[in-house]
Amino acid sequence: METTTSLLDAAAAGDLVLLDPLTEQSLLQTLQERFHRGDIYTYIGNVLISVNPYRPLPIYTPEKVQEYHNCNFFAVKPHIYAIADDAYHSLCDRDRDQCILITGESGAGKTEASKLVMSYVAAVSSKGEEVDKVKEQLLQSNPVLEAFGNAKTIRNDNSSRFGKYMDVEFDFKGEPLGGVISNYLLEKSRIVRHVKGERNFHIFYQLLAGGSAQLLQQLKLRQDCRHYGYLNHESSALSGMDDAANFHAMQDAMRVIGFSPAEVTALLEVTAVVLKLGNVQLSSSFQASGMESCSIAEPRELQEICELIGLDPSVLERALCSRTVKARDEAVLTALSVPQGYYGRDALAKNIYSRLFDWLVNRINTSIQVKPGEQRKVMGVLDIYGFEIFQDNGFEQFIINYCNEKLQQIFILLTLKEEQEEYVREGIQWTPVEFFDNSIICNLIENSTGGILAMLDEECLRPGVVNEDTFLAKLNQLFATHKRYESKETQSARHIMDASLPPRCFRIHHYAGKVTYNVTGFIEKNNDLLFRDLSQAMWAARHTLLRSLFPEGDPQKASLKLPPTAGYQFKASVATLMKNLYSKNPNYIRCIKPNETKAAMLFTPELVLAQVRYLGLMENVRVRRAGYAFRQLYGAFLSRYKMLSARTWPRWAGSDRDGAEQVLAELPIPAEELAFGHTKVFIRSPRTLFDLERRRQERVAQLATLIQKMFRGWR
Ligand code: AD9
Ligand code: MG
Repeated sequence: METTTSLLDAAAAGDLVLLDPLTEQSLLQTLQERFHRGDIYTYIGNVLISVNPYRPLPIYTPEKVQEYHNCNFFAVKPHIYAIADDAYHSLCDRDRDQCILITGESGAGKTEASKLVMSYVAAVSSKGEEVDKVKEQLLQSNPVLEAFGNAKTIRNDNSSRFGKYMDVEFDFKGEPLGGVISNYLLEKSRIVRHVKGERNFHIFYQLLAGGSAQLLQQLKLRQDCRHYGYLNHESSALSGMDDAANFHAMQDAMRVIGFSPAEVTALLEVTAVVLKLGNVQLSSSFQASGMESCSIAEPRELQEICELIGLDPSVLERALCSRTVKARDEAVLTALSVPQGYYGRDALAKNIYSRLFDWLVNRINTSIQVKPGEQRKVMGVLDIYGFEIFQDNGFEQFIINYCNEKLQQIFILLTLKEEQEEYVREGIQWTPVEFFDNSIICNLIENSTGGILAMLDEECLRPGVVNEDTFLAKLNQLFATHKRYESKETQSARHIMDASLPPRCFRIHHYAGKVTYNVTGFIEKNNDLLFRDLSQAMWAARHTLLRSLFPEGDPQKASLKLPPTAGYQFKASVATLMKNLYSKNPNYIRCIKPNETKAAMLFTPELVLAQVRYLGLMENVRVRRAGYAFRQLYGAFLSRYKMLSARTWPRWAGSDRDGAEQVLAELPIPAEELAFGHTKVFIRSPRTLFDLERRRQERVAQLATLIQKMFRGWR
């Protein structure tokens, strides 16, 4: 019975720190109970767990904003607004830069959560014409980036296909001044290929559905999606998503951000070019020498593309059908086969689009950036892809999971280690908690001399025939005895028979589980090469925006140096991100997807359990429970609670620490609930804190009545 009561307490209070006993089962049960009651938010101390309700809930109203504005974190129901409020106030009052890390798998609710945080901060920060304009611009960056960076996938109708980190900057009064957006690894392969039941990026469907006849004519587009090879024919329209309305919203958003009409037109022209490239058909022909070559099958699409971008069609045709190869000091034009031609065409479409996306982010940043020199405080919001374990995992999953491994590392470092270190710093006795340190996996991937990414780069740069088999062989040799690495070869060397691990694959034991990666495509995707002839053709176009996307196409600047690989760039941007996050006070939102069918009110325990495991929630609770849920500097504590003791109220002449001890000594609080550190008082359970708060409120009310009476007496 004891178990049930305590469990109910945790469920009622909404903090898993109160769970007794702590098991995966009790944790799961609490989340499930709360979910069915409509309580999608639950805490572990100050970490927020959010379970996607898949239905509109009446908890994001202006009244709710008011309820959470300046609330006492522990005295109100768990809510994303409480986290946002806490972060915002720590930023304003304690002058500590904040970051909000939102993680979870696809469809778990990360993007919605990031928008809720942003809109909350916009609602509670001060108003005024100039500030409102900044807020609008920041909020309106969402529809623009979602149009170009989101797509329907099997898991989520509005899936972000890029990672996003946004620093919102505030002045000393807490008014938003502007911000900076960073984007990570857009899934550009979607431009040319996507699985059945998914779509390409929203913008294409939006443009065709919402663009006026005049606009479409200007862009040389036909309204029917089915005309375009890069668009999925079966499920172009999506229930519950109005592409035309979203197109207009996106255009309005661009106006608010400050895009000029000419910029919008240029952006849409380049978008149209990507779509039309997918319709450029090649046919096979033979040269006089008997060599196979390719040619443009039907010139109309190519001509229209060239009219849009101001380029002589013969230049593009040549770049699509042949390639300049440098042999010694001589440049030789070699014909491409049809598959090579299509490869080049698709690479061009992917490159144009991903560079256009980068341009878009930069353009938004130009509008929202804060003038240099202004003193500012920063709140960063990270909305990035969660861990991915699919049937088939390739380079993209490898990169995404690497990023998650780094985020887990930061989570461990900051939440768990910090927690322990604080007790040591404060001189408080406690039992250290064992936790899993994932640096061994991060190292396996990122070590600059012998990590998997470095090996991949080495293989990509090696002259001669490069292929994934030699890459895999190298890994097998290097990591033959690594505890976290496996492949068919290392298994057989260890006499392990495992039918689940196919050839051409390696498996990593991530903190979140084992993932098997197929190396096919690793080298090509890491190299991410675009034939120089194509970038030179793009640079030759008169279209200012398009040509600006291909600076390396300038023959004057042509260098033999290869551009950095995709893996290298990603590692560098992850390192920058980590550095940025380390410098801030972290706030966590862990999003959970309750079912695979996007159904409201359906909670599939096995599915949630897997996420509970790879979000490391048990470990998180364990540390919180072994430690103290609440802590405060003696001074702050005393000024809040000194009215609870006749000795400390209204004035206390001794030290803050003695004062705090005095207040607590007079209350019926068990000794094990409290600890007195060098600078802070620690309270073990939120329940004790609730009690303290309740007493304070009662006392405040008493004092108010007393003062009223005194006033009346004077009159
Ligand atoms: V992905 O990794 O970008 O594919 P996210 O970002 O984690 O994914 P997203 O925020 O897009 O998921 O949420 C998916 C859908 O769940 C939304 O489109 C909503 O329909 C639904 N959702 C998410 N959060 C809430 C919520 N707090 N209230 C109601 C929600 N519905
Ligand atoms: Mg998202």
